[in-house]
Amino acid sequence: MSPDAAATVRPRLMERYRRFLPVTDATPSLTLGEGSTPLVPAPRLGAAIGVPGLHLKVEGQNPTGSFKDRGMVVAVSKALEAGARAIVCASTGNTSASAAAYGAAAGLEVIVILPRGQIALGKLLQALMAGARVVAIDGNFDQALAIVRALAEQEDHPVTVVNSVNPFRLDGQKTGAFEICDDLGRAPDILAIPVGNAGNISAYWAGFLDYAREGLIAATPRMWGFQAAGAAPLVSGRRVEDPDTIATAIRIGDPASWDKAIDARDGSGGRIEAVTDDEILAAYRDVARLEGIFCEPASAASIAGVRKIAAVGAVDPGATVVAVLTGHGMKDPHTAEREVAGVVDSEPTLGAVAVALGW
Ligand code: AN7
Repeated sequence: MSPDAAATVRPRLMERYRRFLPVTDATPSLTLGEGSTPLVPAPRLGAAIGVPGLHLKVEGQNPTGSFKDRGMVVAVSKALEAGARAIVCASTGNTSASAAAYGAAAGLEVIVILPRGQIALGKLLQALMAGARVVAIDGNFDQALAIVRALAEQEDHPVTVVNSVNPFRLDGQKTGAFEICDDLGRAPDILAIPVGNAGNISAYWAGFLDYAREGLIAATPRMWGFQAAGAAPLVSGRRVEDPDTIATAIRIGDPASWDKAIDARDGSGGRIEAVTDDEILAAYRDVARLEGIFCEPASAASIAGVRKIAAVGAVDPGATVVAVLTGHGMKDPHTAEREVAGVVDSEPTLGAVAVALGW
């Protein structure tokens, strides 16, 4: 297939939504094939949780397996355009995997600051395989982000920060909202999304507002954000000094986009609530078993949240609900391993296999 034909099948994100993005003729056309991810109806999971109109936005199908690629392709392209040589980020894992990949493709030096021992194995290996220099601190994400901001002030080592405090990241992440509206032919009634540093909920809301302003949708969705109970500053209204959750991607106590997330909640008539690790893990198993979609634990917070609200009768059965599954399950093999029964061993005979199957 020619490159042009490939672009027709899977359009480049920065071309598809160019008029909503800070793309100029001087912006390099970088791509790893990000965006245009599937919006999948989820009738079996929907029936199980009492939400027949449930759909899943499968962001694990992005090139590095998470939604971060939407914003990273824009942030790295703009960094290249500005003449940057190096990029830096703090991360709970997915931002670093994405920065490392796009940085490699762009020929940039990539520096990553991580909370030690709190990064899912797949994400860490993605960053290292792509050649990023990874520094693990004996601290949490919030401390890593503070260090990154300070590193960017060091004049003898010019680096561009590609965390979501870089506005180009949120610009790119708006495209998830555009795609959902384009696929449904309207906005959903409810958009459910996990919340960590709060960039994505802010970006989706900005995207829906862009589409409403242009008359492309008649109404905007209610934004439902979900944090892990051990890392829920937007629910309590107070910074969490020592955030903790099995969903390491959203183990964040002081979200950078705090105010924007509150605006998304209040401007949309939405809510931001907490779900426990047990609720997250139940949703993580159920979305795999009932719909065949293996997402990472943080992503399942969106399903856990919708289930919890539906259980108290607060979801209209006629509502179209889109839950964003932000990252791929294969990134975090250790959590998956703890959730499954494992294989059944057998001698290599029909009889032994039949016994193993209980036939
Ligand atoms: C799978 O990679 O913050 O609320 O440093 O990886 O926009 O932060 C990841 C966050 C949800 C939360 N789901 O999004 C990072 C990082 C997954 C994630 C979130 C993250 P934001």
